[in-house]
Amino acid sequence: MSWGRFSSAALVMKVMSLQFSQASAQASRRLRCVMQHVSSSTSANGQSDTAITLLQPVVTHNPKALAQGSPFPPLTPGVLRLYNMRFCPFAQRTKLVLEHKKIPHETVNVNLKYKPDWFLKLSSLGLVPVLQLDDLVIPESTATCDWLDDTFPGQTRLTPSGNLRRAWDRVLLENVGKISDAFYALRRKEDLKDKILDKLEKRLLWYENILSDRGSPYFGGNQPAMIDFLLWPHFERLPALTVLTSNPRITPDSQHLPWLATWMEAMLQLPAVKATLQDTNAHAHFFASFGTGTPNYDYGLDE
Ligand SMILES: N[C@@H](CCC(=O)N[C@@H](CS)C(=O)NCC(=O)O)C(=O)O
Repeated sequence: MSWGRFSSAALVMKVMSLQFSQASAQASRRLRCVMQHVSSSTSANGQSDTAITLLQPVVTHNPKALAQGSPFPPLTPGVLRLYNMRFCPFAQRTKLVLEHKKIPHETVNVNLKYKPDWFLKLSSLGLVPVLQLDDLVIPESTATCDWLDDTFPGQTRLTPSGNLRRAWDRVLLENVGKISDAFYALRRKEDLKDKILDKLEKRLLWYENILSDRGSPYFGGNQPAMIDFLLWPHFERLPALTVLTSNPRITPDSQHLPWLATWMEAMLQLPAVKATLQDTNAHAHFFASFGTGTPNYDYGLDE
């Protein structure tokens, strides 16, 4: 199956970057290997485009988190792999884009407390998410999401074309970390609970006002866009924070934060969100286990 197109300029960049490592025979073997997955197609208007061909995964990996000492799950050439942690909001962003764009991929879950050596070699940052396709490796949630959108544009680009909208989406993205900061701050500074929750409420109101100014069901407009998928994982966890803090004002509802409440309802209907969702109970359990220093990465999986 052929996924999207990338421009000839992008192809040249890709080939150039590969050529840097062509010094050795091993590197040129690798180049041939990647080129096998770059094929040509002709679009309906007669222009020739080039597309990456991704193969459908044939192996379903055990969903349990692989820890230090686990053997490296062999790669299949042409199959895109996501290194993931089931409760990581950043990896969920990448998974959301993969699911929304129906990009074939396989998932390998990693134990982030006891990381396998092969994961540390692959990911110099030691963080998930990481995408791997043959010898291409891309870390960082926003970088992986951008790469997926650029490389596999499919029917719809998720990244807005307007400069101003892109700039403001960046503002929304840069500030969402403050929402999840509250989760960790509450764990460390129980005595400051009221202050932390107050700050969180103000931050949520800020998102509410921006969504209401935009006047659309999604931050991206009438359809979900990249910004919706980048923000969503942080909002999905709010009901769990409500459970953990017994503070109902954190979860948007129609009385307060009605725009956010409607957005969250709409997001919950999206197949990509359904495919990546962990329920409130699971999030609350994971947070509690994280707080004790023994994160239960496999919570909810069969024994
Ligand atoms: N800036 C990174 C953050 C990713 C991140 O913090 N991932 C966490 C899991 S949610 C992780 O891998 N932690 C492992 C560690 O800190 O050693 C991104 O956006 O991808």
